[in-house]
Amino acid sequence: MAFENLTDRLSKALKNLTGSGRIKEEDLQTSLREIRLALLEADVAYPTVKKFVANIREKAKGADILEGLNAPQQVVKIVNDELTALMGEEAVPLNKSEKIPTTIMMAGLQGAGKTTTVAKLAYKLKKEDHARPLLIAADVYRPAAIDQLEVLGQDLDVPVFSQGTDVDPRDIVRAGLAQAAENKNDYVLIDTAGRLQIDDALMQELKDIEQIAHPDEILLTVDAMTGQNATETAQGFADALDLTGVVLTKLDGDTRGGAALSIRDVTGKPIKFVGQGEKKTDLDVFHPDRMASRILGMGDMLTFIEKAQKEVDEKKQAEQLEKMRQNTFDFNDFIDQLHQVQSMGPMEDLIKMIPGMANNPALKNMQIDDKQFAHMEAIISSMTKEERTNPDLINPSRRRRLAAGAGRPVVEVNKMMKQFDQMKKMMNQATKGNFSGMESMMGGAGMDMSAMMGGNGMPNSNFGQKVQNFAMKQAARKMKKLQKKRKKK
Ligand SMILES: Nc1nc2c(ncn2[C@@H]2O[C@H](COP(=O)(O)OP(=O)(O)OP(=O)(O)O)[C@@H](O)[C@H]2O)c(=O)[nH]1
Ligand SMILES: [Mg+2]
Repeated sequence: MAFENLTDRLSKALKNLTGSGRIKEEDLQTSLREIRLALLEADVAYPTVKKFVANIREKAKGADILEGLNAPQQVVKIVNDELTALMGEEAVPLNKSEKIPTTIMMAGLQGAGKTTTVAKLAYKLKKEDHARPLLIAADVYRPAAIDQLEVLGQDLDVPVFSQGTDVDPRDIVRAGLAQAAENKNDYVLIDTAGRLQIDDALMQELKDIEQIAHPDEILLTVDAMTGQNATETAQGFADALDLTGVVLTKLDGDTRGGAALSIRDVTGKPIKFVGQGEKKTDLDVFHPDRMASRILGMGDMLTFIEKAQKEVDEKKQAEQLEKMRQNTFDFNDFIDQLHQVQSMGPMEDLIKMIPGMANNPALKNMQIDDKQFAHMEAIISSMTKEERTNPDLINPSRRRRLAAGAGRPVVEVNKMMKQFDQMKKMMNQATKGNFSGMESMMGGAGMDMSAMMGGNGMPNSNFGQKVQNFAMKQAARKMKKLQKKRKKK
């Protein structure tokens, strides 16, 4: 079974970690050493291993242990995230040309699975896109190669262009493309020759075919079972050709995992598909996250971790709501709130609830001006404990003291006090169900959010305010609906 040993070793390495508090330094060291050995034994490229382990060390050290997760679970999550990142985060689809045909060229060592993958791809394109592909047989060095492709084409009912073994592959590609243009094929898949070793003549031939065909996609086919060699040869192909992606074949076999883990890192090219068998249906889109949890072999634990995190989030929200309800909003909460707005945590979540907003690029630019934030924090840290919990105490003379303490003008203290009052009022109204007040406050002169926003990269600072107003209004409406529903029950 693929990855068996690696999965085994990784889970053993993670079992070193015990306890419920922070991760112990010496335990972490032991685990990291085990992880490092496990990866090297699985033939993951050395530089990749080094980087990977360093990343985990960094993240595990910096991680605050999430409530509801123990230290080992936390590290499992970190390892899982890093594995996913290593393999590319997200699935990358095939390139598609704006005008037909989309040309796909294969490259790779002998026996890597090029010809088989051409057939699998043609099948996939035909089935999913109702495509009309043409396959070009440009491997003239192995007589059986052309037959192999022709048999596969017949089985799929897909035409194969071939000119025997006496014609130069470059000419075959030219003629094949002309035929595709004539027949208006929407895809052209070029099968090329493989070699046991990378040699200059073969590379030159591939480079020439690249020049002739201008492929939209050059897929390097890599046999997942070849381990350490796979990354070396991949590097060779990547240097010669403008690769656009990788197909990792024979993942159904007894692969140790090395190529799956290092190929993206070494070539910088995404793994687009994985071959998991010899049949035409055995080609799958590559999903880094799914592959990571398959390699880690801890699907159940990962599900548990996700659930625990969600519960922690919900618990925090409930606590905040309770505070609002009890009307004990003070300067400690205010600074908490500022921190949250600054990190765009809950506020971002609010905005994301609005259809169409989740991926709005403007969200990325919404940040509070760090300087203003620091000033507010300075003023609040000049307050006594009593003043923080009982802001009514803060009279004009105390305000002057706070201003002096923070080294800010008194008007700024006054402004902050006003903002605090407004936020408190808003919280109260929200808990009493008076959302119209909240809406108009957000829409009106009320909270001076845009002043707190920096201008970084934003079209104009009003835009931030508009987005936020919209978000708050939508959130208010949602809460109102929820309350109505609850009353009915
Ligand atoms: N188990 C398994 N076998 C595969 C897979 N992909 C290809 N093969 C097998 O690997 C062998 C070589 O595949 P080909 O497609 O002929 O490889 P190639 O890269 O075209 O080889 P050359 O043309 O000689 O360079 C064949 O027996 C295929 O059936 C896969 O994903 N899983
Ligand atoms: Mg072949």
